[in-house]
Amino acid sequence: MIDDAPHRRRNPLNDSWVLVSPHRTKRPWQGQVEAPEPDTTPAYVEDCYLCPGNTRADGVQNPDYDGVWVFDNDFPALLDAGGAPVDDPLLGRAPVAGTCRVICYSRSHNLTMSTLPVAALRNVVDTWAAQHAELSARYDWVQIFENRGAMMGCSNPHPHGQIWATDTVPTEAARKRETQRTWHATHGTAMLADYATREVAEGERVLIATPHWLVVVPWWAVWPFETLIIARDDVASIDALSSAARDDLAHVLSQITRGYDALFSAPFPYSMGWSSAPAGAAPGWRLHAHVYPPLLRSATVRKFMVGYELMAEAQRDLTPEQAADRLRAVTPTEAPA
Ligand code: H2U
Repeated sequence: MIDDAPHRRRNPLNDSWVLVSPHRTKRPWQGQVEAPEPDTTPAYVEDCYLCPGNTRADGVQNPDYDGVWVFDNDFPALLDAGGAPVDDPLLGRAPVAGTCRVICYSRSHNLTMSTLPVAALRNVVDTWAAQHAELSARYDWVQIFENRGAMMGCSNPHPHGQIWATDTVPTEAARKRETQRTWHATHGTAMLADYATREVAEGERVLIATPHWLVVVPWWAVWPFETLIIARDDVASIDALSSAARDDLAHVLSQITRGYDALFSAPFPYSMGWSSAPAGAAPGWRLHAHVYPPLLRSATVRKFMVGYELMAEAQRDLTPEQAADRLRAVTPTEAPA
């Protein structure tokens, strides 16, 4: 048991620290409980740019797709652009080339990861894997992610995610490549494999443990209900997952997202994304995904990263152990109805 004194916890994966202030949660829980709003969203929306058959902003018509559908982002943040680096200690600049895609999980506008059938989630997993296999042959880093909810900047409730692939390894990924490489050189093991073993032994931050996956509120969580999904098999990239691990993952994704939605009886916003090995990462890299949800006390009361956090260091009151307790209480163990 951690005592109630303020302390800092280290994130060994990106070599950062978070300030934890557990004494501030001594006061009784007074979270607002809002009545769940009835979901009246239709399965097809005429002016949705992701629904089958509709026309996108640039005038292209979507196919009448079924299942998962991927297209090149019409407003990509990256282009296959060239250019020369500018090696300047103050005004440095580097060229970057890349590809951006959008992945629609389903033709139905009103479904989400938490309401999609597990078989449909398995198709999403297979698409992530295929996209990663294709793009990692051309790019050094393939970022698969999903922003859910307007609070997280998602522009459209139609169930979808994105992929940004770059010919360079971005900041956070480069840090994680370095820490995992160093851990492996020092211990001869994968850092996240050792971390998973430790979390299973301690138990108090574990949400879901299956043969292939471990879901925890990590020791170093910054967001109140942040979770980390760790592959328990020795795999570095999503495209290397076995069929059994993919089936298992589809269940796990359904469980986590249904648990999140149950926490405040409302669709839970989040930003989630996969960290497969970048170019030059092996050995020591272990496939994992982060889920960063902003909500703190209710469907409308969110955490802001401001003040001390912007100027100095991330901070939280609710401990990861308390967050794990709350999430465990609402995370379903059974398959969706
Ligand atoms: P978000 O909801 O996470 O913002 O993702 C939607 C993406 O869809 C966004 O990156 C793209 C935006 O550029 N988009 C198109 O490619 N075509 C459109 O017609 C509208 C939006």
